[in-house]
Amino acid sequence: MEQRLQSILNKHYGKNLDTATDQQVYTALMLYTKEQLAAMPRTEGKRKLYYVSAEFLIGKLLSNNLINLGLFDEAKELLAKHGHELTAVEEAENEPSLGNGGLGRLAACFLDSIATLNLCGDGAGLNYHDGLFYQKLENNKQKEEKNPWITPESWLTDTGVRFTVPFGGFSLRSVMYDVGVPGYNGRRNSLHLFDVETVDESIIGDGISFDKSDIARNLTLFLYPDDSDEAGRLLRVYQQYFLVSSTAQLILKETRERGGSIEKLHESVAVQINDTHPTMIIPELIRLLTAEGMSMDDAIREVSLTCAYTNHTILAEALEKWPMDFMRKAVPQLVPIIEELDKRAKQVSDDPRVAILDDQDRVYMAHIDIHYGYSVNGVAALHTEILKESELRPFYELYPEKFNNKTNGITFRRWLLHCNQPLAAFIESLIGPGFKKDAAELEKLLAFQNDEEVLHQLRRIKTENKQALARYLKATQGVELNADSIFDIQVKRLHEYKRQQMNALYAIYKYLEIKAGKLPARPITMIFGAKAAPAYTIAKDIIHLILCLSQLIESDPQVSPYLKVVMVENYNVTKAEKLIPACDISEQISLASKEASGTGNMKFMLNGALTLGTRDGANVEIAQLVGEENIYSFGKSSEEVIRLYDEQAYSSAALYDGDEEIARLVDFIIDKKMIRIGDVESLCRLYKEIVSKDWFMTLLDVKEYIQKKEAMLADYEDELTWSRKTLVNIAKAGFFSSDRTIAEYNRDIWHL
Ligand code: BZD
Repeated sequence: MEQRLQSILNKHYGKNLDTATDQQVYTALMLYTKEQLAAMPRTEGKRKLYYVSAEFLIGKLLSNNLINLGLFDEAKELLAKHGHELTAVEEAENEPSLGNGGLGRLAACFLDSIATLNLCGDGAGLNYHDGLFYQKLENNKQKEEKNPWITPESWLTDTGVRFTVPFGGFSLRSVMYDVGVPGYNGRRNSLHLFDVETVDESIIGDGISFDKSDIARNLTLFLYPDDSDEAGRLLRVYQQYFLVSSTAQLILKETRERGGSIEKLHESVAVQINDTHPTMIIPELIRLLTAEGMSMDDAIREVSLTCAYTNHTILAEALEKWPMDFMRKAVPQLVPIIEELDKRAKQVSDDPRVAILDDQDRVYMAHIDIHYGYSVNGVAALHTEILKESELRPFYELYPEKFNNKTNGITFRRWLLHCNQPLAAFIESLIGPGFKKDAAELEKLLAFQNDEEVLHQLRRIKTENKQALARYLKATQGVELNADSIFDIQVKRLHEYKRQQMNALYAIYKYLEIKAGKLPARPITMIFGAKAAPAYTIAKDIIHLILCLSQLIESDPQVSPYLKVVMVENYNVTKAEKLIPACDISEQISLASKEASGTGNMKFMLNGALTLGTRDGANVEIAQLVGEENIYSFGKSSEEVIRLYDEQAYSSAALYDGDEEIARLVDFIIDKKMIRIGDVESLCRLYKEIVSKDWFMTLLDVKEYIQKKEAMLADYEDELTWSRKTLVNIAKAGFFSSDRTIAEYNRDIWHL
């Protein structure tokens, strides 16, 4: 390694390891790692998986690739010998923001596990040049800026592979870049990222604005650009088709090269469709197969045996329905195929709820997946049950054999071995290194439940991680944190169903308590990290509320020694890696039935935080694993919530009018102290929303939530009991390894 790094540095910069900057050392180490990765053997298999996704939130790659290659310690020592710290060198890497949140990060964890389990499977996605926007916090508001990440030397390799993607009236050349995906096992796969040859970053104006109609130049500029207008939505259709047409062409090309038969495509290929964004791969594959001479019947049968679909949400607004007019304009060649698929579906059932085309000429993308895929899976046990029993019930009645659950998971390489090295080393000292390959071995930790020295050490490690986070936030955002306070963290995309607003109401509660002289036993640090979709007004109002509260509390000397509210700017994977190991209380407070799974909840428990959560998504499975005494559950059940929706029986106004305590908290949003700091329009809008609509039932659970959090804060003071609970959480986290999830996908769906 040393020799090769010296030679790269010399060639590129005329420098050596002692004289090079951290940035130069980063580039050299990245290039070296890329070479090592390319030299790994590829996975092999008769059937090959294509995991097709509009998002791969891969995060920085250097350390994780070094870990998977078994080179991390060597690199760290070598750099240290020459006066460089690996953590400082890593700072030079840009994080590609190729995803919004859980769905994109899940795809990245899956790639890691697929390679680690030696399964033959590649990812296929888009190479967004500016990714998701960069979030700036200014004047207590979110401002969106572009977020470029590609540098002249990067993890991307131009494969030389090109396809032509036909659109209505024009066609585009697609360029295939590859990012190597090393398993923790000696073999590798690839992530294919397609790009347009003609993309032009110079068309970006102020912030993230650009000409949405200039498809050839804008197609891969941004991930899900603001789709509040028609041009934005149409652009999404162009993006989606570009992804799936490139992928479908790659699949046929590789199948032939591997000696497989196109007529028996499903014997050589499995396609996993990650939510509905890549759904058009179904009609596109049918189009390509019929163009090869296959009959429509045969093509539909083969494609249906090849494609499987994962659902990630029951929220109606997230279920894609595209106007057929968009299809006619962007992808006219798919229109007759979609009509044929619709006709055949109507022969299977005349129930309008399962139709592909509705009476307003809209295409229900999920319905294509369910009729013409061989597997439909939800992402946590509760979510899958809700799909079967309510959201997709008519489909379940038609095709019960297609439905299955695959509870999400996370890769422990990134979310423990990399992000929490002190904890990983301590675990290894207790139970040996076996857990690194087999996460179930973490259960061996249970033997230490009553070992006081171990329990004290767990808290010491947590405190050190809190100190490290404090240093990081001081350096990057100028924020001072007290590492002796309790760290309560909610980080995830901003959405009303995730109920950051309920957490903000807790901050108001605590502020008022402290003002009234009721001081907490220990200071509390409430940390938020969340991006709001640019066109999601109420979500931005919630960010504004949090930032105003932060300012109000900070500037009040009576309160600030006991309470702090921090919003981390531009929350992303890199920041998650620093926040999660430092967390005491993991906030997982979505309205029951609405969070399909959650994956942050798993990362936090693995890193020794305790969950404060509703009985939603995978929280339910966490509770089953750790036992009710090791989790803080609260709130109305999913059955109760679904009943309230069905009967339209929820009224936030009634709760507000009937409960002085609730009214006091909500009223504070528009208290004159707040109005002095914030934007009246924004605060009033949010206030009105909560009082008169509250679509995600904040006021239903807020009181029980406050009580539970108070109980938790009290429990924290009993160090041994708290630490024992964290130990049980870590020990039971093995189930949430994405290696387990992927083994199940392979066993039940892919059969690679
Ligand atoms: O997928 C998330 C769910 O909300 C989580 O509960 C779940 O754990 C993860 C992984 O299964 N869904 C998303 O992240 N969805 C999106 O980001 C998204 C993006 C574009 C359009 C619609 C949804």
